[in-house]
Amino acid sequence: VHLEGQLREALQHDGLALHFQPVVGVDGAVQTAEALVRWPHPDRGLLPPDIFLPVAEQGDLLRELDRWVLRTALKEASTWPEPGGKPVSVAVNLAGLVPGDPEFADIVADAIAEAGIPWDRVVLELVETALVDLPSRVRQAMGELVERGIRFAVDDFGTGYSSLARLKDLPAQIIKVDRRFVSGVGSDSSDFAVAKAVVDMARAMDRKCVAEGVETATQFHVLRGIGVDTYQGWLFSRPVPPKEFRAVLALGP
Ligand code: G
Ligand code: G
Ligand code: MN
Ligand code: NA
Repeated sequence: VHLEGQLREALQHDGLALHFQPVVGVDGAVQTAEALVRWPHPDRGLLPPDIFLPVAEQGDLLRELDRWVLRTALKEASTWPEPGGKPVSVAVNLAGLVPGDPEFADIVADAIAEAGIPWDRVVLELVETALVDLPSRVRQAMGELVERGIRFAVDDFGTGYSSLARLKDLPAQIIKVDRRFVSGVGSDSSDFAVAKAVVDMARAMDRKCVAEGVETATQFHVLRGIGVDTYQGWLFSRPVPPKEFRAVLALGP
């Protein structure tokens, strides 16, 4: 209850922080950065989301937290340098603010307008369960956002219950292959098979594929061989504070 009150307070006073982790192409150029929330707690140091997202959920603060992250991440991204003249997109995780929310499209549009960022530089990451069995009204609202340039990404793909065949029903342009499969891709034949099946399927259905949690050169090489489009993980960069991320971009490609 104490932590919950403090979190409520932090949300009201910009007391949270965002780190950014690059997502790079085969050539190593940064294409996107994922915003990852942290809480610089006065007594407990920099708290990771695993500690306070459950608190936010319990306190019914997750939607408010997502709104804060969305607005803050888009504003930050609107100031990023463009390495080699190529603008970098920003990816935001949504858990409490979901497409079924009656205000979803308005909240997203307002955050974009407030930041003054082009629509095609915004990626919204949702887990599979938030993207299945959506009423047609919701799918249509998502379609309108996509028409304006937004991309949706399925986060942690492969950890949900749904089969590969259901990929075609998911309203998402990007598939993020969960790091559970990435970690064993060079050593475990079933992880390799899953990763390859997901990437093949994604390509057949005209989706882009991101590999998450790439930690070793071996994983990178194997994934590149399979045809993964973009890569995210400690091999390239940890999530870093905004200033540091900006400095990386300023160095150029
Ligand atoms: O950031 P980490 O590096 O520790 O993230 C742990 C988990 O917290 C991941 O599942 C990630 O999707 C989630 N997460 C990180 N940042 C955000 C955020 O801004 N909003 C939401 N809803 N989840 C986040
Ligand atoms: O669930 P989601 O994919 O949004 O969260 C990303 C999580 O993965 C964050 O906790 C982030 O810090 C973590 N992460 C990013 N890169 C790596 C990596 O290379 N290895 C591991 N183990 N975790 C990573
Ligand atoms: Mn994510
Ligand atoms: Na993920």
